[in-house]
Amino acid sequence: VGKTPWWKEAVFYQVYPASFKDTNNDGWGDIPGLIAKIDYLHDLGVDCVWLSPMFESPQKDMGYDISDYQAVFSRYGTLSDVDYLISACHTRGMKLILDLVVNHTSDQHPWFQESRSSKTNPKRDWYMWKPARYDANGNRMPPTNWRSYFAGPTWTWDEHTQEYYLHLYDTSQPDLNWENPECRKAIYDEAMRFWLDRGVDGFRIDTVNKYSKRVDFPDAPVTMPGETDQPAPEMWCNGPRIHEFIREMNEQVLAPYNAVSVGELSNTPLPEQVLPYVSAAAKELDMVFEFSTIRLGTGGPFHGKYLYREFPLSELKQYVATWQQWLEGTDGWHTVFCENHDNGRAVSRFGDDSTAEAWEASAKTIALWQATLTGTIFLYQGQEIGMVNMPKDWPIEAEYKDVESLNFYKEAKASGDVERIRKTEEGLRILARDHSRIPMQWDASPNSGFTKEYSGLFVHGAFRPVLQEDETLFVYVKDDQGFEEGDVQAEKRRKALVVMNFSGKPANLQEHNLDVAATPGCKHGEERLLVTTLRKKDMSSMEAGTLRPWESRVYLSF
Ligand code: ISL
Ligand code: CA
Repeated sequence: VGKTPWWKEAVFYQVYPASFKDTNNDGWGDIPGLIAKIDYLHDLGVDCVWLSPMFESPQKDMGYDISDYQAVFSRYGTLSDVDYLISACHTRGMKLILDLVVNHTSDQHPWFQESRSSKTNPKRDWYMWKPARYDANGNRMPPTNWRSYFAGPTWTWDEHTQEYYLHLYDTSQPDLNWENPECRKAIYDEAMRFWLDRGVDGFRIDTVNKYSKRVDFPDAPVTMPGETDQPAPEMWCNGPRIHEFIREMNEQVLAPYNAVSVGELSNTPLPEQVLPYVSAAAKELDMVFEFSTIRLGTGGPFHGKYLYREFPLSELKQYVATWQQWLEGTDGWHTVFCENHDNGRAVSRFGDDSTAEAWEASAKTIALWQATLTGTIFLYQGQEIGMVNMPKDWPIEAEYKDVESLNFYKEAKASGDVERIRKTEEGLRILARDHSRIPMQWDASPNSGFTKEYSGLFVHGAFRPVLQEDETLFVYVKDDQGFEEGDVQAEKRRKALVVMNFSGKPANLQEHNLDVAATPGCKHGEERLLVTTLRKKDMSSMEAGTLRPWESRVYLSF
C-alpha cells in the first residue's frame, strides 16, 4: 500500500506579500513581515505556505508580470530574505511553495526586450508575434478578434518591428511561446530549478492550462455581437499540446525534485477535462484549482466577469456535489478553497457580513463547510479571521487599484451605457479582486497592525538640517525614537529625508553636494521614495539625481 503523500492532508495558506505584514513601514508588506508571522501560521496549523509572486516586477499586475525570475522585488526584500524564509518554514516542519508564472512575462523581462529588438533576434520566437491583417479599407487590424482577460484585444502592435504580439492579459504581459523548446528549457532552468535548488518545495502554477495555443490562429465565433473583441478561451485553454508540455515539465523538473504542484485551471468546467491534469497515472500535476464554485455570481469569464448575478443555494450545492464526487473511483485528487487573491471575500459572497452576528456565524459556517470537504484545503490570508470585502461606499476610481477592475470600469464608462455602468459598479463592489488585496487585519491598533503611520515621525521626530548654506535646496532629516518593542527591527530608528527644490530651476543633487544614498540611513536611494510632488504621469520620467523646478520628495530610511 502506497504512503499518502504529505500534501493530501496538509493545510495550505496563501500569502499575498503586498498586504500581509509590513515591517519597514513603507506601506508594502514584505518577506521579513512574513518571517515575523511564521510562528503565527505555525500555531494556526498551516503546513505549507504558498507565497504569491515576490519576484522583480514593474507591478502592472501585482507581480504576475515578472521581469526577472531570479530576483526579488526590492520592496519585498532580498534573495537572502527568501533563503531565510525557506529555513524558517523548514525548521518548523512547514513547507513553502512559490507562484510559477510562466504563461507570460513582463514586457520588461530581458527575454522580451531581446525578442522585440528585431525579427531576426534569436529570442524572437520566444513570444508570439504575428503580422497585421488589413480590412477592405486598408485599415490595420489585429491577427485575430480575440478579447483579452483584462478587456481589449489580445494583440498589441509593435511599431519597431511592425508586428503584433500576443497577450492574454495586460499589454505589458506578453505570452511566452511554449512551442519553442529553447524557451521551455529556459523556463525550467531559470524560473523553476533555480528556486527548487534553494529549497523551495514546489509551485502553485499560474494559468497552467493556457500554454498551448491554437497556432493556426482562427477568429473566434462572434458570441458578443457588436463587440470588437470576442471571448476566445477555446483558442488557448487546454490546447492541442497542453498535456505534452505539462508532462515534460513534470518529467524534467517537478518529479526529479519531488516538488508539489497545484495548477490554476480556469475555463475548464468539465470533470473529464480536469482528470487528465491530476490523474496520478498521467504524471502531470498533483492538484488543480477548478473554478466553478469560486466564480459563482459572475456573468461568465469575459464581458460578464463583473456583472453580478444572484444565485440560489442549490446552484452552489450542485457545483460542490459535482466536484466532490467526480474523483470517486479515479486516481486524481482535488483542492478545497473558496478564496484567493482574485476574488471577493467568501463571507461577503457566500455568507452575510451585514451585521456582526451574521458575519461571525456565517464565517464560521463557511469554515466548517470547507474543513469537512474532500481534498486538500487552501486558505487565503485573512480568511481565518473572517475578513470581509471593502465597504460598499468606497469610491471605485480612488480606492480600487487592480488593473482588471479598472479596465472593466473604464470599458463600461466608455460605452456610455448608464445601466452597464451601474451594473459594473455593483459587480465590482462584490466581486473585484481588490477586496482580497487590502491589508491583513492583525489587531485593533492603527492600520490594524499591518504597518505604522508616518505622522508620528513627522509630528514628533527630531529635526536635523542638512546643507544649511544652500540657497536652492531645502533639506532636512526627520528622526524618531524608533520602533515599539517587539518589532522585528526594534533596534532600527525611522528616518526620513525631506528634499525640496525651493526654486524655479532644475536642481541637480550632485551639484548641490547632496548624495541621497550617503545621507545617514538613506542607503537605498530612490528605491525608498515615499512621496514626490510630481504628477503620476510624470513619474516615469522622474530623474533620481535631479529635481524639477519646485519639485520635492521624501525618502525613507531604515
Ligand atoms: O479571469 C479569468 C477568467 O474569469 C481567469 O481565467 C484568469 O485567467 C485567471 O484567474 C488567471 O489568474 C492568474 O493569472 C493572472 C493574474 O492576474 C491573476 O492574479 C492570477 O491568479 C495573470 O497572471
Ligand atoms: Ca515594507
